[in-house]
Amino acid sequence: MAAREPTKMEGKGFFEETRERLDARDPQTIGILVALLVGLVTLILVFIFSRKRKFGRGILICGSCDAGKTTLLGQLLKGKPLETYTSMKENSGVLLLDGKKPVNIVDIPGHERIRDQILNKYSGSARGIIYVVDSAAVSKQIRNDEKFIKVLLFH
Ligand SMILES: Nc1nc2c(ncn2[C@@H]2O[C@H](COP(=O)(O)OP(=O)(O)OP(=O)(O)O)[C@@H](O)[C@H]2O)c(=O)[nH]1
Ligand SMILES: [Mg+2]
Repeated sequence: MAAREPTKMEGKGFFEETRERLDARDPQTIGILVALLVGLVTLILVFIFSRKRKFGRGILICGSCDAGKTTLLGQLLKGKPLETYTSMKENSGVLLLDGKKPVNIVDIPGHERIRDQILNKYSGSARGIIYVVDSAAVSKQIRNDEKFIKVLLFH
């Protein structure tokens, strides 16, 4: 039996063959490549939009000095307000919730000089923020609250 004549494209590498088909403007090859490209772009977009930001399990208690943050933390963790002093470092504890995963609750000191660095330490693991305002000192603290809330929003 006579050996079959190799076709023009046989014996060439895949990429070389594809390039030659593209040079020859083969509609089938162009169609397959466009479909592959569309599929790839769709996969990338689905990956980007479905990627959820991973939140930690931290709740940060923030607010100005003497707003009542440590008092609130004591109330949440121990069920009673604790005797407090101006916090110079964070206080934290694990809050157990019915039927939910426990959350790590952190009281960030209100002192302007230390709060930002402590905030940096915990912001990455934060799921939510409780901002405490002392209703008896709103007018006194309003500027500080405004500044701190801006820091939190743009953090
Ligand atoms: N009566 C009353 N006193 C409160 C309340 N919350 C806080 N205090 C008092 O206010 C003072 C300051 O409270 P803290 O909880 O220490 O304030 P903080 O926000 O932790 O302040 P820093 O640690 O300085 O940022 C304490 O003497 C508390 O007993 C409240 O709801 N009612
Ligand atoms: Mg405190």
